[in-house]
Amino acid sequence: MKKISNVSLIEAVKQAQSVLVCTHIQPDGDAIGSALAVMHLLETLGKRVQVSCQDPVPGYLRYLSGWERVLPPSQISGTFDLVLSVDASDQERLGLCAELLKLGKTTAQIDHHATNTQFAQHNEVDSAAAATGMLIMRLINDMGVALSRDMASCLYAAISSDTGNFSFSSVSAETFEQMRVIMDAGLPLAQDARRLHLVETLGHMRLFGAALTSLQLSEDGRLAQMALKQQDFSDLDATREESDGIVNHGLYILGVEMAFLATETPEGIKFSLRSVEPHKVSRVAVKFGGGGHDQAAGCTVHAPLDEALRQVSQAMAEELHR
Ligand SMILES: [Mn+2]
Repeated sequence: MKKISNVSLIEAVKQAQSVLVCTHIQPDGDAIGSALAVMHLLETLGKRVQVSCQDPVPGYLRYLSGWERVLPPSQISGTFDLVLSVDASDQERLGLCAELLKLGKTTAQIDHHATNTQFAQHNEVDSAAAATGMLIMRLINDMGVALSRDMASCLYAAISSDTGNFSFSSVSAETFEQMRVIMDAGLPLAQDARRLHLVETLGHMRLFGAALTSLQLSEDGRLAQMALKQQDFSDLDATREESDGIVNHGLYILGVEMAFLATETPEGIKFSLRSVEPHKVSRVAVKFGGGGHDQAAGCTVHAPLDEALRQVSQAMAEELHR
């Protein structure tokens, strides 16, 4: 297993008696799994820990030990020896938690996004790591702490989420070295995998149906697009959160190389973009003021649905033919 490259971060963690851990808006498995794994680590070391995220823990992660300890920023006060951000590439991504950085005598962050802005005093950023959870695993290892079953479940959620259940090109031999340690710590794999990757809410399944009904292929079947209208959410009694993951199904169609899902919201049309290599949807997202990873990115377009679909579809086609 690799080591944490910034030793000053380990020192900062060791010295802190009180730590506030925060993570990014609209948190995913890597965000919550990493934040909770680090919470369990710090509590094992006898530190006082609080965890904060602007947005609530999504339902599919509410099996992780300590998920109810994730509080909105409004419920955090006082000062902390250390404020530690995980899985956020920049302060903006922290949303309202960005303000909480001021509560720390020291700030640190652990992240794996190539676009990271090194916004803390102690930065541990490795864009080669498949998940922030892998960097947390290195930290636990470097600090000589035995992995608990709770930490194991949280880290599995983090790493498995960000690697598409160990199927992305970002997976390395180290990913499996870490998984061996996680299994040794007693990970209930079948149980956690079912919760994380198979079980969906009824609302999600209904939205999936609506999205598939809207499916259109273009560019000789290489580009797939789906759209969900605000009306779909009310008709199907489903929430925005329940549309997570639907976009990926566009790429599961034989011959499709790029896919997107447009979601009509009061704040504009939100686009989730996906591609297979060598196409980079990150380039498309950036054109519309968004961002993300090369093969999974997002952006918001402030235009009527039809116009937004036309603009993004054109930009996706341009990337496809680059
Ligand atoms: Mn991540």
